[in-house]
Parts: sequence; C-alpha cells; structure tokens
Amino acid sequence: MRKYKGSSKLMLQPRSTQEVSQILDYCNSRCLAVVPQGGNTGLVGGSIPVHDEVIINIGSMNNILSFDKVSGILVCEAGCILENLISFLDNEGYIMPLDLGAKGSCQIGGNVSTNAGGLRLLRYGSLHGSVLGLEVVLANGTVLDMLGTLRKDNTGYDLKHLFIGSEGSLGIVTKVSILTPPKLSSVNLAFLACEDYLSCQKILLEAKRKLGEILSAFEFLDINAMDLVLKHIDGLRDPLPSSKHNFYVLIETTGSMESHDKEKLEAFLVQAIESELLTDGVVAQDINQASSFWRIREGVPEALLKEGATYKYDLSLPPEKMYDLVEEMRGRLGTTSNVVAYGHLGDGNLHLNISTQQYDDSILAKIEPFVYEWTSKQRGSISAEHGIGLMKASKIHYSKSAETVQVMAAIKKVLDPNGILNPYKVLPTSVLSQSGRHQPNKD
Ligand code: 2HG
Ligand code: ZN
Repeated sequence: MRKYKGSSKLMLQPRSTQEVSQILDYCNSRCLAVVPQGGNTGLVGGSIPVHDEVIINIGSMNNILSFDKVSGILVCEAGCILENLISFLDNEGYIMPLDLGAKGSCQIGGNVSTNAGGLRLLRYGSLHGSVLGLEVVLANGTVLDMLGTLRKDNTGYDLKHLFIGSEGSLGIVTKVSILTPPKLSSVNLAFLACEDYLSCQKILLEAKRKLGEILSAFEFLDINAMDLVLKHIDGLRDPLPSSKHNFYVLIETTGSMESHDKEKLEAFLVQAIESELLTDGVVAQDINQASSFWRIREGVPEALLKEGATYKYDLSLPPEKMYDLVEEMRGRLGTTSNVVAYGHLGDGNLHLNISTQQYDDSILAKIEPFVYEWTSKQRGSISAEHGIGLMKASKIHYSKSAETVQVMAAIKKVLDPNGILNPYKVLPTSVLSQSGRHQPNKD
C-alpha cells in the first residue's frame, strides 16, 4: 500500500510450532512485542510492525500434513501458500473453499487469521464455516491443540473462532484443518454488462433464483474500475468492445453436469436479455478466456496501485444502498480524485477505492469520517473482509457497540496480558489502556 512503514530490526522464521512457542515464551517474559506475518498481502496494515516489533514470519512452516480423500479434510501448516494448496488439491480432485487475487503469495495462516473472504464466499461460506480445527500458540507460549478434523463437535466453547479473524492479536495460528469441496467438472463464466446499478441488483436476484445451487460467484465492477484495469494490466482486452458500459458483472457457475449447467445458464441469460437487464454479454468459451475474465476482476487492486495512491474502503452494505455511497462520494470529491467501485456484490461487499496522485490530507478530510458514518447509519460493516489492522483500529466503534468492544478488550487481556501480540492493531489503544494493558516496545 506504500502507506505503512515500521522499523523492526528483527525477523524470525520459525520452522516448527515448538519454535514459535519458544519465541513467544521468551518475548512474553520480557514484554517484547511481536507481529505475526504470513504473505504480507493484507490491505489494512495488520502484518506490519508499527515500531520495533519482532516480526515472526510463518512462511517456513509450509508442509501439508494430511489429506483425507473421502472427507476432503486437509491439514497443513500455517505458512502454506494458498496457490500451492489449490494446486495440491487440484491433483486430488478437490478445491480450496476460498480463492483470492493474492493467492500466489498469501498464506493459509494469514487467510485464517484475517478471515479472508474472496471470490468463492458466496458459494462456500466464510472460514468460520470451513475451518474445522486450528493449532494456535498463545502469547505465553502455550500451544492450544484444537486441530480437530470433525464436522460436528459440540463440546464446550468453540475457541478456534476467536482466532479466525482476530489478526494475530490473540495467538499465532500454526496449523489449520480445513474442509475442502470436491472439484466439479462443469465451470462456466459469463462477463456481462448493465446500464445501471439497479439492473445489477436485479440480475443478482435472478441469478440466485434461476441458477440456484450452481451459482458460485457474483462480482461487479463499474466503468471506472474497468477503465483502470484496461489501462494498467498488460495483455487484457475488453471482452465487450463494441461499446462502453456503466457496469460489468461476472457470474460463475460450478456444477457436476455440463449440459444441465449450460441449459440453466442459457435460460437465465435469455431471460435477462429479454427483460432488458443486460446490454451485452459473453460466456467464456475456454479456460483461457475464463482466466482472462477473472484477470480483469482480480487486476483492479493492482491497476489502482499502478495509478497512484489509493484510499481503500471495504464495506458491507445492503446491496440496494451500496452504489448511493459511491455517487455521494463522487459528489463530495468532484474532479480531485477517481472514485472506483467494485467487489463481491453477491455478498453485499463493496470495495470503494478513491484513487489520487498522492496521499493528501485535504482529500482524506472529505472522505473520513463521512464514509464510516454513512456505513454505520446503514448498520453496515466498515470491514467486510480485509480486517481492521492498523488502519481501522480506532474506527471499530462505527461497527461495534462500546460494550462489545469492552468484551473484546477483556478477552485480549486474558489471552495476552502483556499485550505483546500485534499491538496497535484491531482494538483502539484507548480501550486497551483502560483495561490496564500497557503498550510494549513503544519507546
Ligand atoms: C478484492 O476483492 C480484494 O479484489 C481487494 O479484496 C480489494 O483492493 C481492494 O480494495
Ligand atoms: Zn475482496
């Protein structure tokens, strides 16, 4: 993001849970703060040292430990790169239940710790559903073995959920057990165009109704996002070159019978064209065309990075309200910046990005706190999938009540009384100091 820069002098690369445990035991007894790091692909500064925290990089713990071909349960170390797991499973006839643009470098431990969402959440749900077990090392070095491989286990509090999405602030994930879905033979991808946002919403409703169980992704990008991708990502062509469109929608179906899926997709598309919801569209004819369509959607963050500085917001909002915010933001900012909107429309997740030449406080003042207040008024979330990290630790109250944040701080205090794990992230420092926790390494 070119936005955060720490001054850590030390990075440790443990090769085993035992080594992670020894490091934490040592650091905890001396009140040395640490920042756990996976692929370092996060977008909210969650994996960067703020001051001189010791970086614990999990990348050397990258072994696949077991895979059960019947149940589809994979057990692996936290440092496995997502794309390597995807390739491993492909050979076994399975897929990962999550897929995201950063797959080439992000690691499963980081994915779990941030509860990463991505492109398949619509179909396979969040990691709170697919992760069956975890091994976690607590701040004092205690190893929590919760590495179950069971679909059902109702024995007491399900503690693993505390570590899914808590961004390394409560413990370091060292092993993951995850339920993977079978790879299905028929995958289709349609790249469609709509004239207005209302049509995108209607298409979503129709896709849910008509495609039903085979719908596996529903993504959207607006014309500004499309223009940026075509400008910056080499080798991409506009799949619908005859004219420009205000909105683009990607719909993926995944099923087990090609003829059945094609018939369903065709019926859906014919109806969408007849009811004038679509202005144009194309269905990928082969795997290469499908990956070039995905490249357009996945290329937007990369294109934004090449364009200049970006203010990034990752919001959960009622889909019918989502684009009102984008338009209001354009009204506020005028020509000073480019407001770009895309995201996981099927999950109600908007990626609102404001692209400028360089970071500028006068632009930021027009965006914040407006964007957070607007989201809060809709009872939306100020972090749909990227997490809170450093960027939004002081903003958590826009999405969580004071009482809820107090309980979070109390949990943090029990699990990490010296506050050594990923300080300054997730929770506001004011709440933690109220609860008697001190900030280590600050000087
Ligand atoms: C995506 O969906 C990622 O492409 C990144 O979550 C979103 O750059 C962003 O704002
Ligand atoms: Zn996303």
